[in-house]
Amino acid sequence: MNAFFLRLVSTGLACGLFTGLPLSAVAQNKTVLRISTPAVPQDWHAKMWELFKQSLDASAPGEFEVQIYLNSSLFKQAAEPAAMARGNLELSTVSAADLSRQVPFFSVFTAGYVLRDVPHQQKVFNGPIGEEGFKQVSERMGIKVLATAYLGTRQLVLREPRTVKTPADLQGIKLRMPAAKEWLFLGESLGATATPLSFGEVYMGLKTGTIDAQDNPLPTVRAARFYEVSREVVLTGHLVDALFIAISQKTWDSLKPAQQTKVQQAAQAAARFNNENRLQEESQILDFLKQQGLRVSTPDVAAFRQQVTGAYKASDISKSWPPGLLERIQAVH
Ligand code: KDO
Repeated sequence: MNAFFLRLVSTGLACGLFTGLPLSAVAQNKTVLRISTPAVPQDWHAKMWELFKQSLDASAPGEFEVQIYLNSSLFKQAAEPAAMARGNLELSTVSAADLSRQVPFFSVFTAGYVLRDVPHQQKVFNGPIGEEGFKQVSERMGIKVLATAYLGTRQLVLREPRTVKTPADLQGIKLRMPAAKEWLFLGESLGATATPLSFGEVYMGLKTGTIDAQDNPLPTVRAARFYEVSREVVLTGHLVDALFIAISQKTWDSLKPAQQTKVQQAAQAAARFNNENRLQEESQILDFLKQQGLRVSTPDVAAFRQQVTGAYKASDISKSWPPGLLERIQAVH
């Protein structure tokens, strides 16, 4: 096959030539929306993108081509916001840590024991506080937040059995955290030695012992099969974690208003699907983990909360928080 023929095939033009269909039916001018995420296929925040795709296919037939890249196969974890800002990537999910570098407003959400539970999280991000923060993200980062998904409540999971009641019991434990200063500080504040590693390397890290522990919501522990290389779950519940579904501002601005509405609705439907399924899984997952041979223990959560809260208060991190924001968050009920 020569290069010219290949080009014809790849543009879809060839189909029209060979099938006799009018060109307009095959060489459609679809807007390509590429999604990059570190999520593994079994995780709800990977599956939610399928729902996003289905919603858009239904609400805007023929207008979008949604391409989903899982396992960080398109962009590395945490590289997505910069890629979206440059217009090299259309959509992704971003963490509060990803946002807080350019928008210190979000730094407060990287801290342990700030958000109390899921209703609190959703009220905060779907109310005036979220609106204010997302506006700053649009203005400063070249990305637009479309919806807030609940990633889950982060718990500690260790590769060996260990009795952990207070932060002192984590002394010397190499606790893997995502590679960003906000995450590492959270790990240190829990009393462990925080070790940066990307999500894709966690399984092998636990298996080989280069790390002793990691923290993630338990549905992720199941989806990424971390339970196969872990023995102890410690229910610290230190972070009610969010993932923000975000789109490149360049992409957003290129869409017609009706398309923007449909993309936003699809993102919100995806977040709802994720949230419902994740909450349901969280409520049942301990039995599964116990069946897999893991020990599940409840530590002195008050002791963890006290130590973590104190560590943030004394840190430079909390100095970057807008005055009064923590109190405003705490006052949301
Ligand atoms: C992780 O690396 O531990 C983390 O849970 C951090 C989140 O912000 C998010 O990137 C998540 O991984 C991935 O989506 C994989 O589940």
